[in-house]
Amino acid sequence: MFIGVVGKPNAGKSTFFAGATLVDAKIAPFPFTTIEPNRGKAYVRAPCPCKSLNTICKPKNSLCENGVRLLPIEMMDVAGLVPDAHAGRGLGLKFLDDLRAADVLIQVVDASGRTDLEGKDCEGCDPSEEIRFLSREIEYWIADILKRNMSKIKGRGIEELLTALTGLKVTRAQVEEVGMKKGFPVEKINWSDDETLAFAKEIRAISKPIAIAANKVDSPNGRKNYEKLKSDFPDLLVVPTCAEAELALRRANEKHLVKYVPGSAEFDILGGEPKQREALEKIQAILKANNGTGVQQLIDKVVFELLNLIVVFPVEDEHKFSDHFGNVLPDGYLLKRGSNCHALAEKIHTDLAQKFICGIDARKHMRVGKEHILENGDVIKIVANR
Ligand SMILES: Nc1nc2c(ncn2[C@@H]2O[C@H](COP(=O)(O)OP(=O)(O)OP(=O)(O)O)[C@@H](O)[C@H]2O)c(=O)[nH]1
Ligand SMILES: [Mg+2]
Repeated sequence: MFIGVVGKPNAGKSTFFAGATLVDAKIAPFPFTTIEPNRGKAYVRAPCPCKSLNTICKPKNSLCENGVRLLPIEMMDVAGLVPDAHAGRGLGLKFLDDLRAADVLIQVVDASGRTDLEGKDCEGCDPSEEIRFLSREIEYWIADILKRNMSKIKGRGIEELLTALTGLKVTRAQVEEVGMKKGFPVEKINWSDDETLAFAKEIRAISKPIAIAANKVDSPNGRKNYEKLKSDFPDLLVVPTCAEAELALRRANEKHLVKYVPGSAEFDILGGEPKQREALEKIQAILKANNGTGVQQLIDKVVFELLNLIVVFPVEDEHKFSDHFGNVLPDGYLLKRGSNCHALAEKIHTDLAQKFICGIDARKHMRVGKEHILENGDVIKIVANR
């Protein structure tokens, strides 16, 4: 899983990223603070089966905190995008190539309305404009990749198209879907620039979905602008966030000034100078008004609602729920909802998939077949030929 953090300059992308990953990214109140991408590890939360199975887990590929499994997710924060970046404005589009492998994008929008589309100070700007221009620039970026490869695609078909889109996590099924639904001939391709852009638009929508962080919701017009974003874009996942509060709390938690669990709507103040306590009390009020900072909530919604993934826990011993070293519930795997037991085997190891015999649902102590559809939170043993 890989989430790309995008948006116009000065919207709070690096603050959001640093709040989610605790990587020390440069943050400043002016545009183009970030030039080189920042990379880090965020987490998505899911209930750990250790509670319902009444056991003590020993996670390997993830963490467990009080029965909440934290699964790592790669996150990247990039430079700001401006309107007409495809025509060379701002830093252009080239830097987006770092996001080729992203499964999904989080667009950080400045819901304070106090910075314009270039990240410069303004009053009463409409954050909906940010959403309108950004997806278009992403489409230009994909169209540019196709155009750079047009000599290899022209006159040819789906294979060459997929090769040109290598690394963009575009699947054959997605290309076929666009081809079929939208009537793009994906053989003997001879697209004009407009047709290439139209194809990029469709493939962007299914291969790089965008969720919105309505950030700086703590500012005077934050809430109002968030409501407007939601009503202007009813089909998008929009979550109000205060990235600044998330970052402050995650750092304060590290210093044991507070006890804060990302995603919660409250925290305990454990210490600090009077000034620090005062600042923390202000943050407490923001969390109360917004039901949390929204950062972790958005990541969870992106994974489980937008991408529609589930978590499955493979084990080798279905009685002890452990691997062969005795680690209980060692790993959690993210799979598309609707995946079957064989898809889990494939995800673990191609060898396991090839020699697949059956699965065992460790909760129900029940044998299941190749085609058995997995449920969120399943604990499964894969039985394979040696
Ligand atoms: N009030 C408020 N300010 C925020 C919030 N998040 C970020 N900021 C401020 O917004 C300014 C820009 O933050 P950055 O994280 O550097 O923004 P960016 O989008 O990465 O900017 P570039 O890298 O220049 O494109 C900084 O002054 C942050 O402190 C928030 O939730 N609330
Ligand atoms: Mg930045």
